Amino acid sequence: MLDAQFTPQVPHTVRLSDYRPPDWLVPTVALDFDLAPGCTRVRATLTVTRNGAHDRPLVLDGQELRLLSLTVDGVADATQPVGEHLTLRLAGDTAVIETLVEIVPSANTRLMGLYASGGNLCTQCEAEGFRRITFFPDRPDVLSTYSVRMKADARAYPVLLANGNMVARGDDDGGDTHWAEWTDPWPKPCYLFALVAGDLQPLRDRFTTMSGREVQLAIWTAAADVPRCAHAMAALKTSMAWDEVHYGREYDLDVFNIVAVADFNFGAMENKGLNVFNSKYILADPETATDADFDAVAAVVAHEYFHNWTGNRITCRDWFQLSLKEGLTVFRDQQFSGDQGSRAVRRIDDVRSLRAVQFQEDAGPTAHPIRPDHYIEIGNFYTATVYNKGAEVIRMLYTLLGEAGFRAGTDLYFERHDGQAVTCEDFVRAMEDASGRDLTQFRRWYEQAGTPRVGVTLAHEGSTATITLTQTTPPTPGQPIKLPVHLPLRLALFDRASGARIGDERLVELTEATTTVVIPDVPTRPVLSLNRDFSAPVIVEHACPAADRVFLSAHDDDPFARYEALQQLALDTLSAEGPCDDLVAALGATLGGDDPAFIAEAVLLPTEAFIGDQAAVVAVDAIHARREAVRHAAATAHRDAWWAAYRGNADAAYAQTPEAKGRRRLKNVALGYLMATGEREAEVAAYAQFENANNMTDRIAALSVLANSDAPERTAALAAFYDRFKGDASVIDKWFSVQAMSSRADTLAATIALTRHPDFSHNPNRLRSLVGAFGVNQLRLHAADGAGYAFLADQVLSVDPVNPSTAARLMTPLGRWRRFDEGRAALMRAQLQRLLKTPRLSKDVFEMASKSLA
Ligand code: 0A1
Ligand code: ZN
Repeated sequence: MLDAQFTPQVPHTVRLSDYRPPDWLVPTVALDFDLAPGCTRVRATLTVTRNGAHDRPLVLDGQELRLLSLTVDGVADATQPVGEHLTLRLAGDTAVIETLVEIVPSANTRLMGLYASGGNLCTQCEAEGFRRITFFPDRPDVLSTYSVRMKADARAYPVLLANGNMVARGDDDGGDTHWAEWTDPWPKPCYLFALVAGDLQPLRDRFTTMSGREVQLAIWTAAADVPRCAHAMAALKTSMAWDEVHYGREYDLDVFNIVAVADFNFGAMENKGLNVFNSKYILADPETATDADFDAVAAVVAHEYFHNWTGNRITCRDWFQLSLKEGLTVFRDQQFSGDQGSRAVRRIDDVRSLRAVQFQEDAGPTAHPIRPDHYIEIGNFYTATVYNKGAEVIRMLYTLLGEAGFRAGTDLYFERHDGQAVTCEDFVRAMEDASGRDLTQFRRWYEQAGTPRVGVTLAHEGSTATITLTQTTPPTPGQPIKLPVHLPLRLALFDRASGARIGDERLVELTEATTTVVIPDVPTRPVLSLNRDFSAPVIVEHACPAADRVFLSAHDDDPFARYEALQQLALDTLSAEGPCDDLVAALGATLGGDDPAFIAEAVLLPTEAFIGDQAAVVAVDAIHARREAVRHAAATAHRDAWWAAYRGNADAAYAQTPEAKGRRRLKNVALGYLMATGEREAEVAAYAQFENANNMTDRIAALSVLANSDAPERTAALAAFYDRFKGDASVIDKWFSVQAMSSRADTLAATIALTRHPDFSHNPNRLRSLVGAFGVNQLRLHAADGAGYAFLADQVLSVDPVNPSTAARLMTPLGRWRRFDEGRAALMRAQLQRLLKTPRLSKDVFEMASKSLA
């Protein structure tokens, strides 16, 4: 499939099976930075010690560093780096290595290492960015204590921050330059190193820990943004208290600093005592942030804070263990978020995104286990599988062990491994030892990729119900044969006549390919509710009559299961032609409920992408047409109820409470349905809402339905929104997104035109807002002529030389060619081949493209 003539040199594959402990340890590191954007000098003093009896050299990683001088035990050394390594043969068992290197932060467009963002200097070292700052054994199992000195222009960079505590500061050159010294008492891997120099102002607060330690908190941003940090600060304090109550974990430094930067590849970074955030996950006020943005800020603040124990105090032995910290920390942030509002709505949200992103990944060419066993570029493995499926695996442990058993397991894990770099196996063993449960088979979740399918049949004879459950996992690349996994399924039976549950919910543990559950004393054929609260990350295949789904959507006492019944009914209805009366009626019944937040989630139809995921071949246009037709039917059938939901929740005063957010959500979901009636009145209401909104949730919801329509106000609304918010990057991101996500026929043309807009740039948030958003627009990306694919590949090629990690993420949709008809598949493959033939392609994009074609 690859054209041999153009096949680039294949980059090196790193394998878990090749893991060896480090040959040399680095107990202490002293760094001295002379900071300036055009040229920064870094002097690093490393004490190194031989790890065990061997005669191997000390190999230091270094990338894009200019080595100015090197001494070993104070003696000048002429050794030069070869490729990306500096190899030193040392005679004794200890040595002091001092290097002086020069780096250019202003030219660092990859945003890995030390780089410039919005006039400030900041670092990002996970996973392998520290080697772009100084020569070092850049691997997470080398733990060191750091002392950092930095010096910079006092006017341009009045604030100098690093990990830990500031121990000294002063002026030089009559006050033109200044310096600060920071030390971090906790040994850490170099990926947790951070420094920031900038013109920043703090929002300050304090937190007293459970043992009475007073912690100074600060969130640093540009002065104008300080008031927009209040929500993040509140979330930080809530998280600190929550981790004490729920996991017994206390903060361990006197200061906790957070810095918000505009240019950042991911969401945020848990550097010890100095978290660096994508400003999108810090800044929030009602005018510019939606309710979803507020929730995301709190979740990410919590996530990074929780890493202080799950990631920092106990870190990963190697990058294959990434889910050790990420799966566990996502699970913890999900629990935290569930405790802040409606637990059911949070669960629905988490499952929706798992299915949208992780299930697709598991079904595609880059499917990998939550603990991968090989990679070319580790940056490609910060995936929904490692994070979100990883969290589901932890959640299954929680379900299997129960709250107390799980807590005993985490207590033991913290006690046993504090200060160490460990493996997923160490975590599972702690769970096993604390609970006494045998998790041998459970470990397969760490090794096997792919989403298990659970087939279900229900038989009823006399007064016995028999449920037969079979599990299979489809083959994934490199893993043709799968073994049964240990999975917990919550299930319950309901009495059709009374609507009541029959007996208690059961927790059934599947370990074999087939499991039979026999339930006595069931006088009439019951209705089966399965995988309640989504207890296992599987696809349930249950050919269940529509009437049972309708029943469960009304009567199930597990809210997730109620939501799920309606979703499955919708999927069945949308995946076939024919009448949609059952679904329309069930939507109407759900709309009559009394919890706005729940109703709003439950009545949303599955996305076109999710409908496509259910079919062997995604029928792009037919899915769109069918979904629009059903939406129209549901909109017109319940027209009055939608208007009631819209008007009845429209005048709610603005508040950031779960109740107010639920009402806004329902109102805006109703607006979507009202637009689907095609009534002019709906367009008028949308435009009025757009103009009069006192918050971003309402304004962007209205803009988004207008952007998706032919309403005469559409152009004016888009223009007014831009004028109102120009200069506010995170809001302008939304403006790009609503246009790229529109189902209108001119969306590709509009998206291409937007790449020429003066505000379009290679900033990762901006790229995601336009190109990333277009990439998930199933209807328009998959235009039959292939123009959407060509656009995506053009963008990947334009971004790759600048920021390969972001480029590699943008191309994911092209890898799904096997799911489409032959014509589209050929066009997608052609773009992947075009990428692969490009000279000087990054290893990030190479890995994604080559795996996608394999
Ligand atoms: N550990 C961070 C994720 C992260 C990874 C890489 C980054 O830069 C390339 C940045 C952040 C987290 O889980 O939040
Ligand atoms: Zn994380």
